[in-house]
Amino acid sequence: MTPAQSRRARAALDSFAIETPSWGFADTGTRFGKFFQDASAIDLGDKLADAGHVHALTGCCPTVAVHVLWDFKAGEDPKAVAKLAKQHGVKIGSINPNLFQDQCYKWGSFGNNDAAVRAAALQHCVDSVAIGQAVGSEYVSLWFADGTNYPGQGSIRGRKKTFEDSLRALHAKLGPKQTMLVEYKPFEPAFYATDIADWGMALLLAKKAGPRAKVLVDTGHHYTSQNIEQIVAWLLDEDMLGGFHFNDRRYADDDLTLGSIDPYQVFRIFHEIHFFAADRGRMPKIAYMIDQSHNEKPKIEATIQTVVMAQELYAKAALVDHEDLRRAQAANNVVDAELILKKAFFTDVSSAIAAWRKANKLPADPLAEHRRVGYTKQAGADRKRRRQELGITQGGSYA
Ligand SMILES: [Mn+2]
Repeated sequence: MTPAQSRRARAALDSFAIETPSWGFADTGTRFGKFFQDASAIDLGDKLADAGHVHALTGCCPTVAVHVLWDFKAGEDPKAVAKLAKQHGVKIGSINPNLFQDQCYKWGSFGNNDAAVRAAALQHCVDSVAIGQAVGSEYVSLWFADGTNYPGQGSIRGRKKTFEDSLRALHAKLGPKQTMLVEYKPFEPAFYATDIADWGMALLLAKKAGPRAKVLVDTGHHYTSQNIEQIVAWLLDEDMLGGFHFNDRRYADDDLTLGSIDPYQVFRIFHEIHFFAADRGRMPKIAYMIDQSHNEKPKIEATIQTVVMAQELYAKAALVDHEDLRRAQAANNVVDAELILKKAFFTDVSSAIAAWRKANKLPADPLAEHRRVGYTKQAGADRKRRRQELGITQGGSYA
């Protein structure tokens, strides 16, 4: 690695922040059940402590995404939560309404054919917007479990219309500093027609909702072999890419740690972002967030793994020689164009990352440092006892 490449990698890391999810520190399950870990977070205080610990080790995770129903108690002052986050050295990041857990959502939320349920869903989102404003959060992040399971079950166009109306009504409630992120997913829990099934649908709905609605790309929410970096490039070109949910997948929405299956795909996504920035002379504003379910890996270790992997691949992608790539593309030099990407991907960026960590007074190896300080042992002893006191012995639902 040349000194110039090292500078480029370090500069990329300077502006690369990753949001951790509160639910990534708690016991979450598969569709079939939930297995407890001694050290997993029980309440929001634990989650924020864990998130603060990850940020202290990595230096790039200053915000925490929260799930309104799982993290906020009814009647609780959101400012108290913001204060608690501050005590742990982090801030509240994206606000995630929950539109899939309550019984009223059996037939959907914004896609429900009952106007009263749609109104309840909208009110919950409006409340989430207010929480976001109270805690100084920039993003309201929307994922809908809405859909139908059998042909003929619902009016596809009717549901599209109620989604358009509800999202537009919600957009009108956003504060001047808030952005609304619309996530898509091809299937699960609905298996015939998910209402926002792909990026095109999310894009259309976001455009109709208003100028501060953007698309959120969850890397696991695509069909096998779908070209995610192409979607990213198109959304960038339309100024409609709002953010990411990082995870990896082998089959469906597996919520594995980032790059555990296909690091080259993550690199290619980051390359499209750096290439766009080089062409336009500005780095787009993108919310990089993690959305994973850590069933077998210890929660904090899994989170650190994803953060470190994202940093490494982001730094590698920053090394692509854009001048050479443009030349190769202009000359239809397919082999060289591909090799330019591969060369950056296979460059060892560890020395640049080590230098960046040293300059920011961070541990050289966040995972090793996490293990060394014995955080999990302490948290495990404390939380195991509290879990017993609370009588939490059986895990049923997802969260
Ligand atoms: Mn997601």
